[in-house]
Amino acid sequence: MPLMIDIAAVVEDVIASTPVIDIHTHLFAPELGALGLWGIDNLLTYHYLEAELFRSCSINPRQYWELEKSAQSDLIWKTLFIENTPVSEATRGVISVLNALGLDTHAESLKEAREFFNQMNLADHVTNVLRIAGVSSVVMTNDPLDPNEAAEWNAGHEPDARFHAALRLDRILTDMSGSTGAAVRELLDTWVARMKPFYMAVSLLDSFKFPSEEPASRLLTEAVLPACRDWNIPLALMIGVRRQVNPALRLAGDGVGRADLRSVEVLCSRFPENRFLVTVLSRENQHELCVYARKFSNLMPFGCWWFLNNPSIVEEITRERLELLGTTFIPQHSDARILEQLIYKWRNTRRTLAPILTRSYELLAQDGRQVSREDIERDVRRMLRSNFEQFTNRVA
Ligand code: HDL
Ligand code: ZN
Repeated sequence: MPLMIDIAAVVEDVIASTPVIDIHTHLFAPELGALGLWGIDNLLTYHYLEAELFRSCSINPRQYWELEKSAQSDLIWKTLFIENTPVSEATRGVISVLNALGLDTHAESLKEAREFFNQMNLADHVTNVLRIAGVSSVVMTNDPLDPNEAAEWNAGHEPDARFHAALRLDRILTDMSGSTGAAVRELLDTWVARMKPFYMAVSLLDSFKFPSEEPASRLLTEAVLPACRDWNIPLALMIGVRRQVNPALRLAGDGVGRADLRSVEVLCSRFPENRFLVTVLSRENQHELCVYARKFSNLMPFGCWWFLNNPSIVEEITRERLELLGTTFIPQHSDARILEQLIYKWRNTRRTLAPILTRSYELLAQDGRQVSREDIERDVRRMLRSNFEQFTNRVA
């Protein structure tokens, strides 16, 4: 019979002290040159904040896009952080980062923050940010058809061991829609050998159907799924995007739609040798995803993606996953685009996850089973680390 413990205190301590593997980001290893984004001007011109700017400022998108980046970030700081209170998830995140780095969160201008980042040594900064964020390694999003990225890889640059690759398929499935399966397979094999990705990934519309007459359905069947099987890596499906609902907002212009997840059912059942990491963008699809995960052990739900990465929704999704799946899922990824976002996105995840896990253990104690610290450490390690390592068959 384990000793009675202060469950809330132990859960909080274990979650705070367990380094996470961040399984989906848009970060780049410093060795991949200028692809990586960091610093205050990039933090403030994050597309989540650009969408919020246009709700509080008379500037129209066309005028905004004509501004220099520093003028854009000055305008966003003034509008969202001085003239208004930064209470949204994305604005509070910037405050959280500034505070963690010891910078003035009430600053009237970005002068101090720019001086801080300008004197920065990037290698030291990466190590410091990962330490503050409690992140041991991140998975990048790597697009071999992006000429700037391909040039970095073809120059022989090797990413830092804390930055793992994921081979992103979006542009391949669109730009090579007329290609044979063999041609796409040859490209995939070339880049898997070069990048050594932990998985392949593709974001899909809310209207995604599999199987279908669409070229993407054919290329998944003829090239992607066999390649993932042969290379023994999962395929990540990120489903539910409504592309460019408002094109004037550019990257901020995408929306969300409920998908028909029977496509996931068909993929998991028809390709039992493949493993599928799946995240869905619609809150309404989350419960179905949990039920499918109960039917297919080659399906690993992950993250509260994009428009779902808000505490109120993360709480609902995580509670239903624990109730339906136990600890057999991956609670979160950051989707960070700018390095320092790791700090606030993982602070938020830990702050949201701790009370939810505590409640699960309290209910278990009420129903007759007291957990130990070792139980909690095992469970947290599984959700934040080993579910991913075992599913990808890689050490991260
Ligand atoms: O397709 C994706 O990986 C999405 O995460 C998009 O990049 C999206 O714009 C995003 O940044 N979400 O957080
Ligand atoms: Zn992403």
